[in-house]
Amino acid sequence: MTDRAYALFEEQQAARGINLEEVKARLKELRIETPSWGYGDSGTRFKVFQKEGVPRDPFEKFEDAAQVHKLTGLAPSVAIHIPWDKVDDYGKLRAHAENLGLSIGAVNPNLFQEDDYMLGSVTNSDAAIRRKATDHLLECVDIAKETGSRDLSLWFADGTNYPGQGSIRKRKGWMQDSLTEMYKALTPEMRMLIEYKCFEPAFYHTDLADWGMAYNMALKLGPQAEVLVDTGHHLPGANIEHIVAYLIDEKRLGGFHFNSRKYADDDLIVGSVNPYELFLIFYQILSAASDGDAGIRSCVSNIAYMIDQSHNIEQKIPAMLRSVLNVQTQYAKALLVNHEEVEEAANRHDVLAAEHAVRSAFEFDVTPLLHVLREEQGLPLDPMKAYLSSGYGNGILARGKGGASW
Ligand code: PSV
Ligand code: MN
Ligand code: MN
Repeated sequence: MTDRAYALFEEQQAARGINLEEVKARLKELRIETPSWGYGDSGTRFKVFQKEGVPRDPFEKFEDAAQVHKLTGLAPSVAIHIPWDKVDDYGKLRAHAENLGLSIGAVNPNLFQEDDYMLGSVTNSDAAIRRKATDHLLECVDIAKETGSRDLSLWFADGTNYPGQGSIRKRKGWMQDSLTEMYKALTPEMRMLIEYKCFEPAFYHTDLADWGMAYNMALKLGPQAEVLVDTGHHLPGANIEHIVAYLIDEKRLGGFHFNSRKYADDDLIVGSVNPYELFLIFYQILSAASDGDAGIRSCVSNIAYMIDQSHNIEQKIPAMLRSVLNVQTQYAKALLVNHEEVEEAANRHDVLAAEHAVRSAFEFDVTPLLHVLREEQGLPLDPMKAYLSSGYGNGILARGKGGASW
């Protein structure tokens, strides 16, 4: 069945000018980083639910993450969050990851869970608190040296709830001072990925509220600072694809935190609510991938695709499997866009034909393609089914309840 369905699909795509050997080669290069915190207990601001079988420490988080990679071939690195993943010996954690066929990915400092930071961390009007926050950023650079991580993902909860609560302009300067100090501590290979978020936990103003503020900060810091787009961090109706295309064109798109949102920063499984948006993001990325400008091509090839989700009501490992598989599906569909066809229609000012050329790629069922891809990679055709029948989920129940949580 796989063979027949694939042969038909291949013929259909060849007729549209799409070479599936090239598509498969690109799919084999796709890497999606999963977050350590996505394997631990999490919840809403109303309740953290404790699940049975949740990892009790960072080492067990990597063991669970290894399942996702083993079954999909897609997720060879895991982002860590400090201090959630604080250990005495990062060399030991790194060796553990490597034994599991993984590497430690982005290091995420945490400047939002201490009482000291209630009114701001790097933007606090108290110089001692700013010092403490900056020292934590520097500590994370040191950790990244030990873990061999290239990226430091930076999100600040800093902001105010009321007019007059703080000086927006002074806070902007303090943020820049702190990040400049951090920037100077980077090794030449490292990158600072600056994340923005329109609101929450602050509701009046957020110090880095949108991509423009993050981009401006990156420009002031230097070429090793880039912007991180978390798909859940925009106001309703925002055109994320436009932001993506703009930042690539400025060679400052460093990475993504993928998740789905319906209302705010919902942190739901990526591709579960609006798969077309995810497809259109990849369409923008792929249309820049063969740009004549080597700087743009290099920006595209260095984009870090990371998941940032909290699985509150669903089982953690299957939720992560679903997430990376959803990303792979939309990426596969975006690889079916015939860019020449789109451009030709756009140049003729045929708006409907151009839109059709983009959308029709989304409408294909890529199952036969993904099955053949997995067959070639020696992976299970249906990674979710393989996980559910593997017994791993039952085995970890022995860990009991009350594992790691954020
Ligand atoms: C904040 O909402 C965020 O998206 C940041 O990336 C954090 O580090 C992450 O979620 C985990 O809470
Ligand atoms: Mn995020
Ligand atoms: Mn978020």
